[in-house]
Amino acid sequence: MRLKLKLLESKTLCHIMILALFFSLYSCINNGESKAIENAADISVSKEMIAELTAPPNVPTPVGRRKAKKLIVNMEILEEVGEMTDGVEYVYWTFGGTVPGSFIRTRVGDEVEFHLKNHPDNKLPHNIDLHAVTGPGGGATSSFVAPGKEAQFSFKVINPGLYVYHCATAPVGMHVANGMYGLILVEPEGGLPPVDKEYYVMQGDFYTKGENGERGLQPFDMQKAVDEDADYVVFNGSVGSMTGDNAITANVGETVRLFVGNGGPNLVSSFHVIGEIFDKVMVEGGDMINENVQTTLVPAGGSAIVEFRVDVPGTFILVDHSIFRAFNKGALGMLKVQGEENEKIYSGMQEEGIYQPEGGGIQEMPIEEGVSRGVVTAKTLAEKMEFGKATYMQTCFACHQAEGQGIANAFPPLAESDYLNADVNRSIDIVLHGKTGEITVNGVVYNSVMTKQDLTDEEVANVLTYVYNSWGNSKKEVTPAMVRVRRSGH
Ligand code: HEC
Ligand SMILES: [Cu+2]
Repeated sequence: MRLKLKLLESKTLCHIMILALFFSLYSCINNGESKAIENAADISVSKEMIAELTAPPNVPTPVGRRKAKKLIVNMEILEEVGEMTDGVEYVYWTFGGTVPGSFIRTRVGDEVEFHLKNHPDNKLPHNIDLHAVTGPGGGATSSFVAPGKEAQFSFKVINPGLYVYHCATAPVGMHVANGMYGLILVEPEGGLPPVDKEYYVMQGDFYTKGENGERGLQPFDMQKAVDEDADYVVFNGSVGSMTGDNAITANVGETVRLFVGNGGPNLVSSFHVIGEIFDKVMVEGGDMINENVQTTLVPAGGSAIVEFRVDVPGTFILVDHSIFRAFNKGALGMLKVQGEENEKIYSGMQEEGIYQPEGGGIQEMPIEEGVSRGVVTAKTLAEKMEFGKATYMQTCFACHQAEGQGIANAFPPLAESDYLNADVNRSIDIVLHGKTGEITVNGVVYNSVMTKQDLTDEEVANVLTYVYNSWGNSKKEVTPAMVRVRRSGH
């Protein structure tokens, strides 16, 4: 009995010892993991350095063996007209003047001091949410900046990887849809392994009032964006940004690394290079490496790093393999490789131009006429308020804000506005035709620009009825007939 007990005791002791060993081992591993993050936060920075920023398809110089530094990023937001495709213009909102925005290259341990400037000629406030930031809103809460102003905030880069940044000012979808996104790379200690060529490619989907290819300056279409019905799906901001003379290049035998991002706002990219196999993919821009991949998914608001050695000459086509997007909506780029043929790998007739964008000429089967769309109009005041609020949130909200409070020095308030309440017809005119020049609202002078709003009579009536019946205003009701009179009077 005693002996047995002793045996049991020693067995238990043994178990306890094994368990203890296991736990200490486990906690050792665990400590190691959390230490990596802690260590990154603890890496001290010595010198200061201005970040090199580049426009797509270029990327800044690799970090190599450089030590962690205080990295100053100077980025300016520009709202500017650009070419979507031949004959089609679009007002892009950009980080640094390009879509996608300037590429930022950092290393783990860097302390980034971010200066975000909103050009005085811009019409809207903006901010920035960087997915590489550990902190509220990814920086968005600290970087809200009105036209003509500069916001500054700092963050420590802790996790290596390729991260998306984007504007997060309401209406967020609209800011992203207009091109407000880009990539920030965080290299590990010692840098990524060197390669011969590196490029920056970022997909985005665009929504215009006109159909694909319809000429002229095309405004953003909110409804199509909500419906995820893209007119253009492109790499680097426009159709043809990476084709023909704009193609990226490499020589036979070189290793190419593509930093691939997807700004969305809606669509997920099935990224593929026709005629190549990715030797390596850093899946979703993180640490996991997959090998020998044909097509990699790049989520909206996500990324991937792909690498491949080019072995034979030719033109290799970058596509979103959701293939109508490539051939009919623009998601098509080119990598031109020069050098010696290698018949062991590929031989055969080479011909340029088999893959050509087909454009947006939709081939449609004839359908029977006679089915018309029903337009729902608001009848009661409650309905007008509901429809008007929807228009307000889509159209006016960005400047005049959720409670009609406006933004100091930039956008006048609509809440308890003496200017608004004094004259209904004048308010209708402002919404129909826009407004510039000096005005005084509740004793404060504003001298800014309100753009003409592209709304129907019904929409103008409802949105103004909503404004007049909210936030302590004078409760006037505006009818479509009143709007019609003002529209024809001009
Ligand atoms: C792009 C920003 C912007 C948008 C969008 C916008 N506004 Fe304005 N709004 C302004 C600015 C700026 C002014 C002052 C213009 C000036 O200084 O001459 C203004 C002035 C006004 C005024 C007169 C001043 C006041 O405060 O009473 C009214 C009324 C008004 N806006 C209504 C609207 C309504 C309704 C919408 C949506 C249908 C709208 N605005 C959309 C920027 C905007
Ligand atoms: Cu913005």
